[in-house]
Amino acid sequence: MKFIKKPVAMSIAGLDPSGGAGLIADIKTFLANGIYGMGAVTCVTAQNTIKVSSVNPVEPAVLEDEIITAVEDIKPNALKIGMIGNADLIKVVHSCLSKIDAPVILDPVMISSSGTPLLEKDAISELKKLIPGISLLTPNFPEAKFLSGSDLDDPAELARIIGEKYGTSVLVKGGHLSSPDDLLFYNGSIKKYPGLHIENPNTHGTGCTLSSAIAANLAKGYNLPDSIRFAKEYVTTIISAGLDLGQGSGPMDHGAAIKGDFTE
Ligand code: PXL
Repeated sequence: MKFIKKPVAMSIAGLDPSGGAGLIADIKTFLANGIYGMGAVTCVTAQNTIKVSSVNPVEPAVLEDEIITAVEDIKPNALKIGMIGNADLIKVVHSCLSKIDAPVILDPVMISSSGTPLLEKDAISELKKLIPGISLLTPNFPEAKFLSGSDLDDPAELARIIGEKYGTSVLVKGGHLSSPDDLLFYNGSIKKYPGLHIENPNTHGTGCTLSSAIAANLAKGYNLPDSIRFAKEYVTTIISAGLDLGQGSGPMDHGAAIKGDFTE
């Protein structure tokens, strides 16, 4: 037997049992991007492609035990943080960061694609305390406007304002009214990733998947701009695969690029 090591990424995120978003999407993404995936659940949601019917946060001590026990044994090379849910859970995640020596990507999830709040209102100030010290923040346009506190509609300006305010790199995701492009603020300058329009309304979990694909690429050792470029190519590929499940905005085919002895 020849023993091997692999890059490892961990996701700390909410559970979407319909499998399109959150922790399940993240783990599929890690697998499809060639790395070993670990995951700690923050909230158990009940949802499908049309609605979120409940959100149940885990006990803070449970989340702490999940994270610490996993990472004291297997060290992640990158960490993705998605939906956290409430202030007490954010405090736990914050305190666990000192035990993890890896780049951290924070997707500041606030509202589900179907419009349900996924972060309690009083948790925003705690979330803001988490941002300095992370490697990359990936807000969508409404989240970027909110976190910047700005009235501007230019996503590049929002990325710069947030990046300078918190001392971190920021990717403002397009696809909202403002711009189809993704705008990265990195090392003091702006880089544009052109948006592609793909004729597929099934995009549930796109944000979760993009941030976990970026984490996978960072775990493999790519720099941040390349990690984002490859992650966008991955998301484009799995949207273009045309999976059509559920009655609402359905999930993507995370495994579309995996071909092997067991996929037929
Ligand atoms: O896409 C945001 C998001 C993140 N995490 C979980 C979700 C969703 C959207 O529905 O369910 C668990």
